[in-house]
Parts: sequence; C-alpha cells; structure tokens
Amino acid sequence: MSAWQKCLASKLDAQKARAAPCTSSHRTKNFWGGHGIVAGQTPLGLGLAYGLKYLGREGCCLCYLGDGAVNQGAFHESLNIASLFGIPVVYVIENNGYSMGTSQSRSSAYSGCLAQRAEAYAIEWDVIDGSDLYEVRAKTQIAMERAKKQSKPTVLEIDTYRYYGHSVADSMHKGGYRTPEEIEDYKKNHDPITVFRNRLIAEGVLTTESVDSISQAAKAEAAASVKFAEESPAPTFEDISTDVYWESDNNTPASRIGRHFFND
Ligand SMILES: Cc1ncc(C[n+]2csc(CCOP(=O)(O)OP(=O)(O)O)c2C)c(N)n1
Ligand SMILES: [Mg+2]
Repeated sequence: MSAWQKCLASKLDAQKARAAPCTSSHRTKNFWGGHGIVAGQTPLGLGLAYGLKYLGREGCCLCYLGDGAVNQGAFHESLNIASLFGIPVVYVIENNGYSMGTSQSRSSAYSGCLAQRAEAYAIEWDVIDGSDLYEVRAKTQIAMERAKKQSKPTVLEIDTYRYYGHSVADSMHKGGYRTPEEIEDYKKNHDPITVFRNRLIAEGVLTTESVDSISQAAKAEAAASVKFAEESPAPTFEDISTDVYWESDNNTPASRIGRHFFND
C-alpha cells in the first residue's frame, strides 16, 4: 500500500512525495532507504550499525548493494572500518550480473566471486543461490547472529537476475548486452517465486489450486493499492517545501535573508 503511495507521489506517502521511489525510506519500519549515488549507502549503513553498537542495543544493519557498487572506494573504506571497529553490519551484494548495460566480467576484476574480496579485510563472507529461499534465509540468519552476538560484519553475495533494464537507459537490453534467450532461461529455470512454489507443492504444503488463489488474492491487493493511491490527494506546495531546511521551516533571522545557504 505505502509503496504505491510512493510511486504515485501521493500526499499520504511516508515522505510526503519528496523522494523518488528508488530512494524511498520508512522510518517507523526501520527502512532507511537507498542512495542515488552508487555505494553511497554503504558508509551510511555502517553508521546506522555503529549507532546500534554505540547505544548498546543488540541489532544489526542489513545494507544492500548491487554488483555495480563493489568497485567504489566508499564500499572498501566501509569494509575496513566495519572490520577494524567490529561493527554489526551485513553487506548484501545483489549480484544480477550487470551494472546497467555492462556485464560484471567487463567491470570487475575477480576470481571466483565478489564476496571473496571480504577476505582482504578479515571479514567472513558467503555466496547464496538467490533462487533458493531457504538458503537465503538460513545464511542471512547466520550473518545476522554474527552481527548481533559477536558484533562482527559479514559480506554476503546473492546470485540473482533482473528481467528488465536497470532503467530506460538500458531497457529491452539496449546495446545488445544480453540476449532474450538468457532472460527466458532464467525465467523458466531459476525464477525464485516459481522455484519456491514448485518446492512447496512438492513438499505438500501447497496445491496448484491454493497457489492460484494466493496469486489472485495478491493481484487483487495490488490493484486495490493502486486504486487507493490514484484516488489519494496530491501533495500541496507546503507538503513538499517543509522539512527541507530547518531554518526556513522555523523562519529564523538567517532564513529571512537567506544567509544560512552561505558561510559568510
Ligand atoms: C557514483 C555513481 N556512478 C554512476 C552512477 C550511475 N549509475 C546508476 S545505477 C548504475 C549501475 C549500478 O549497477 P547495479 O548496482 O548492479 O544495478 P543494476 O544495473 O543491476 O540495477 C550506475 C552506473 C551513480 N548513480 N553513482
Ligand atoms: Mg547489478
């Protein structure tokens, strides 16, 4: 429901329509959002996890990044500090093989896998098959326990895929960076939802009929969310211009002459 409020820039959106969907966050759900700068979220995730340690709270920060972020300096600086100071952060590399229209083999020097780079920082790491939900859950659990009980970081690499382009810039695999056959193969043989559905049917937890009714209920819920968002009020000018600068919101003397934008 709230995701659609975000996509359609409704006044009811948690951030009052002031952020793009890819940088959305939800404070009360402890979801701190993305970052427009690739790997920019990695030092921020480190900081959130450091905050937990500093306040003496048991917890951890799960910080996600794409395979396109692994060569950024900010990520490596974050790994170094995480290891050195024992920060309860779990970095999860979602490796879908491409950064926009560039394949991983063209952008990253590595042997084996990307997560192995953690060894350079004395950090534990693991690789996960993203189409296997049980494996994702079990290995993420181990990393979270390590963070919570030992205050140690982990780097996880989840092998996955994306069906669409990163954005309009590489939609329909513009530039021919991958083939339609590759996409079809993944859909047919590795799609995590299909794999999990088949597994639950094989385990006797679900039947083909119950899968259909769950699927229909999910589609109905999504359609109702879209309708609600479409019918929600649009933000006003005040909604999008407040909570941007504290000085302006509070009409301080500096704000009245605009000086807080400068250092003089
Ligand atoms: C520092 C920086 N450089 C370049 C960009 C432009 N950019 C946006 S997303 C992206 C690729 C990210 O790759 P990945 O995280 O693997 O995302 P995917 O293509 O799989 O969706 C690039 C280069 C950016 N946002 N920030
Ligand atoms: Mg990627």
